[in-house]
Amino acid sequence: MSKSYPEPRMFTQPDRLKSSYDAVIIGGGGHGLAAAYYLSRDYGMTNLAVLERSYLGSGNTGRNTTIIRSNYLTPEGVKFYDESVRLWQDLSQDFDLNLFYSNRGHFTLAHTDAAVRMMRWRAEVNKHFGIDSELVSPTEVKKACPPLDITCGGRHPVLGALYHAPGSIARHDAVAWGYGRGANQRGVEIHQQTEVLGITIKSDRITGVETSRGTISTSRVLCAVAGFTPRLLQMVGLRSPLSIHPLQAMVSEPMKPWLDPIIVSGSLHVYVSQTARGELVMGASLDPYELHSTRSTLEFVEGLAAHMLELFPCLSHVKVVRQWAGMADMTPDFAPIMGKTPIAGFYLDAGWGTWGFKATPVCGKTMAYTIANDRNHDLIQNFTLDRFRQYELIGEKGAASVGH
Ligand code: FAD
Ligand code: PYC
Repeated sequence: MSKSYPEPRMFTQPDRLKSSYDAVIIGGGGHGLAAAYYLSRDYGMTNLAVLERSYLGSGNTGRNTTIIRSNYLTPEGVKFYDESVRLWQDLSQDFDLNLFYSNRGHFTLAHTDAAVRMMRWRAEVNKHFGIDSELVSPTEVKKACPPLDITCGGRHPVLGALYHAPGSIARHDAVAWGYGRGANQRGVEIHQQTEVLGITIKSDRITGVETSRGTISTSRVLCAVAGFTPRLLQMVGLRSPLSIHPLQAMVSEPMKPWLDPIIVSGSLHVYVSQTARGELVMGASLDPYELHSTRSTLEFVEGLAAHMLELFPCLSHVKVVRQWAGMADMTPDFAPIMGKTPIAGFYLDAGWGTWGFKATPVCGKTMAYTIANDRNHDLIQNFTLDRFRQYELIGEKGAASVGH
């Protein structure tokens, strides 16, 4: 008698690829999987394959510092990220999977008069669009986070901060699993260890993809590969202004809960939050040179630890236990590249640099709409690749938490 085993906890692993799918999604990160989820759930498109060269969430989705917020600078950005924050609220319920979504409040510290002006500007734009952000005094910062030394050792005193009440964190890899499982339950195939090596095009239309496990014919391809985007664009003969920089992060040993809000300091190149497990998750600025690599460096740990101690001298005996890096696909204007491209059936979700985790739900929703209708969703109209040709950039640099 053959043994029966329980259903897989997350998703099934098909033995082989089919010869044809209605659409192929390249990249098993949060964005690709979210698009598969909404395509299957909202548009009944289930003859889909998600192709992932490694394991699900192995890219930036599983490497980020999980900060979720909508306190952006441009009207396009604020509306887009606000919709994402709204979608995050129901995800654990939708997936029946605990994403550890935790609303903490988010402080962006200002250490100079110029930074205070920028925080006031962002607060006003945010309020205009109904987003809960305000400029607060150093006393308010100290009240919300007593261990923080607001004099920063006397060298860069905090002069004020942008406080954004909706700021949150979540368990990043569970987001990939939740979207993947939801899509798979509706019939979407997920193929890990399957690398796309080529994309075939006839008369400027997508006809198929070549993979490390065989060839597939399809008329629609979504490219959601973050730091690998330039390689995929080369396969279809498109150019973009993306440059790839490593972004590193590290975590401390676990501690009892003591840090409630998320603290960001652009001037000190620090962002930090405490996870449900008690670890501090910390990051700094981008590595200052282009590099297609996820190596990590001692220089990063030393620099970040020094700045962390300026903010939190009480941490001098706390150990760092892990560090890693991701490959950030940076655009010149710090806004994403989304939507249709000059190649019919080739859709792009890229340019997520250091800011795309929070956008995972809204990217999935808007890309699913765009693919199903072959028409850009209203929320992404201004994010297309074409904006660089038209010189219609969306200056979002002032709202990036990460120094560059
Ligand atoms: P990924 O998760 O990178 O997925 C792309 C996938 O494509 C990968 O799994 C890769 O293996 C696969 N792939 C590539 N090439 C191929 C191929 N040829 N064939 C098949 N598969 C392929 N954003 C925030 O909003 N908040 C933060 O706090 C934040 N912190 C960050 C901290 C760090 C250290 C880093 C690196 C990034 C951070 N980000 C943050 C940015 C965020 O992580 C990314 O923008 C987001 O995760 C991108 O998701 P994705 O699904 O597009 O890409
Ligand atoms: O976009 O909020 C953000 C962020 C924080 C750290 C990296 N990205």
